[in-house]
Amino acid sequence: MESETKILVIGALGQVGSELVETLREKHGIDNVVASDIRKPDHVVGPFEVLDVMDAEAIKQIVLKHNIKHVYNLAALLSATAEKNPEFAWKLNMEGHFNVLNLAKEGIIDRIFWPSSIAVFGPTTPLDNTPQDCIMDPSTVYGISKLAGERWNQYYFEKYGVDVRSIRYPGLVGYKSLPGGGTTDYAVDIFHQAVKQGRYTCFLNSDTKLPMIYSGDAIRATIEIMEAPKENIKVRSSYNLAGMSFDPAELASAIQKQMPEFEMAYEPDFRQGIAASWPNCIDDSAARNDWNWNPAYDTNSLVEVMLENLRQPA
Ligand code: AKB
Repeated sequence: MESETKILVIGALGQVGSELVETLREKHGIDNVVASDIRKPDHVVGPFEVLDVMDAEAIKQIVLKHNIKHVYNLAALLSATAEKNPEFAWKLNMEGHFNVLNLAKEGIIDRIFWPSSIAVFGPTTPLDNTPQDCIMDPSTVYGISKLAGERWNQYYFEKYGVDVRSIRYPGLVGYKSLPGGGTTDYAVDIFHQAVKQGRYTCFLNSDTKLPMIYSGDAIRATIEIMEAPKENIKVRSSYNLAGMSFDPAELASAIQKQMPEFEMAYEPDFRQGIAASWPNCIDDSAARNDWNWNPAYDTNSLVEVMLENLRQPA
């Protein structure tokens, strides 16, 4: 019988990582998915390694120890946090990426997932129905690191045949984990505050429309692109991915349909400038055509699943 491919998730305690590890383990078995992060969780379930993604030798040792073949490298500083520490953000986001790409170049691992983001776009990008290929002039250190990473993906694929696969994540909204320092975080915080206090003060303007996705859809996309036949992956930099698009006022009124007493106020901060440079909505037809991407959640079903789960925690 063929043995299961061993998987390593780097950055396993973050917003995407925690849900991804859970889903991969349901699919492939606990022992086939090694979780790793820079810190140890209070409660460890399944194989776990403390790992600094900037330590190339440590990654290699863990990969060899567990006979890992697929790596999901999610360790990064997100847009808002990265602006507070640009040099460190650049170092972490780029060095970590190279360390994993080089393991594939050496033939030690054979597939990589690396997340890019809508942050690769910028003020002169067409902001409506943003095409897969268009002007990209990111204005944040996070966006610059993601765009550079995308070019390295293409380079490593063309020069060394590295099988790296990537998605440009929109803002992720889910109830299973908390966001970690992004510009789209308001779309998660709003639900926690709605349930706790019945009101929320948003750090973006009411009409700042951004592409968003339900976290369950994002995790499914991540696993689907990794499991697609190699020849279907025609974009090696990173794929546009869409779920839904809304602005804070639209999200507030979708919440008010279920919680009429919910109140929203606006106090925009530095994150407004970042959000204003990002697309309103994204054209993800390449992902739909190449590996059959299809989101399941829209704004109304997102609001339903978020309120249902946050009102009655498991
Ligand atoms: C952020 O807001 O920085 C992230 C992203 C869109 O990549 N959620």
